[in-house]
Amino acid sequence: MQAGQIAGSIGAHGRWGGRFAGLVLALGAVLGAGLATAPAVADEEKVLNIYNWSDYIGDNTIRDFEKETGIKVVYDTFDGNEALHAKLRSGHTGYDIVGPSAHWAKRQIEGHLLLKLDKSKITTYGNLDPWLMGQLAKAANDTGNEYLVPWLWGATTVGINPDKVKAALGNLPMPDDAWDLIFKPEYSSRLKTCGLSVLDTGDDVFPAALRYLGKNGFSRDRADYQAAADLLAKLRPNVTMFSSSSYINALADGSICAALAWNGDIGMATQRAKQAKRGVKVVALVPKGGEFMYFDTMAIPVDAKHIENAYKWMSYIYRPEVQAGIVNKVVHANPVRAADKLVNADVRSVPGVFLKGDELAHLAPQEALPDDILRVRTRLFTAFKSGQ
Ligand code: N2P
Repeated sequence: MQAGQIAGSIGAHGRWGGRFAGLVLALGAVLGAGLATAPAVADEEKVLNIYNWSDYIGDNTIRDFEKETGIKVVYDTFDGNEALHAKLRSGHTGYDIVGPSAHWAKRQIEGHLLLKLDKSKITTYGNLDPWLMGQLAKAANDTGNEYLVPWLWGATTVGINPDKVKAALGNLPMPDDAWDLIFKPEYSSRLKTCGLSVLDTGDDVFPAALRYLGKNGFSRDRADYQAAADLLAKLRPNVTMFSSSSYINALADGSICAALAWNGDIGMATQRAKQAKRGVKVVALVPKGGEFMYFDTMAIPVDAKHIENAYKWMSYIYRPEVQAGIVNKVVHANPVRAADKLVNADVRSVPGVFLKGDELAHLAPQEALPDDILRVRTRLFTAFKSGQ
């Protein structure tokens, strides 16, 4: 809040009426004018605190930014929207940039937890893919893209080690729809023998189960959640690990053979396995039954202390060469089309990640849920995990 706004809000309050409010408003105007002309930017401490998803940045992204700007980046990570949301809700996160998925950011915008962006300060804003900006606006109800800019995006799917899966299935043929591997016990019970991981969040697992049952993945009907929980109860004995991050290496080193997971993370496992040269293969499948897309973003918390540095980071991130550095490492779909030709050919050809044409038609966006339904889903997900 700026000085003028503070004075405005105090002045609007009944008991601050009359001459005193006038004085405060005048003071606000003076301070406001001061803020507008003072070189506040130059005075900002050379620090930037970022809270982003794990396994989501290039090898040199931070180091190069620090070298160029002299700004020290403190980079913390999470692997679920729930953790970030709880922090934002309790306030004083200490972060200048956070990375909510768009459908969670919708609730954070509604809760006044995020700052309206001054896009004129993001010098590379023009590099952003208009299709993706439209998807972000829809998923977060952020008309005009006022609060969010994109990080990376992808879809929730099934990743497999084809050799191990074939061996585990034996005489059972690969199913037509990859989701059968997860939701049909005759498949999941065999995959258990070579290791089956499931994302550690109801935000991805329930929509997949609901959609498999032919229901809206983001249904508002409690009965639908019970039906999905019944389906998941049959999967539970065959899950060997719940993970939203360590499954990447587990796929890459062959210690699991299948995962309900994020396609870009699976793509990263594909690359890590290739680089390790131990003959492990990993593939992100594109299920016929469709996938839910996630759109991860950058946003500035309302109480951020280093806002100018945040804009510098955003401006830097959307340079094509910086984007390519990120994508080459984390194998995710990205928001800057001019970076495509800079991404290594072997990364661009990782299967199941950089979806196009027909494949896009089977994708649906994740959605925000009202609190009561979210509570039902969270309770049922906890019960699923504990096997009750
Ligand atoms: C992070 C993968 C994407 C997170 N490693 C899903 N929002």
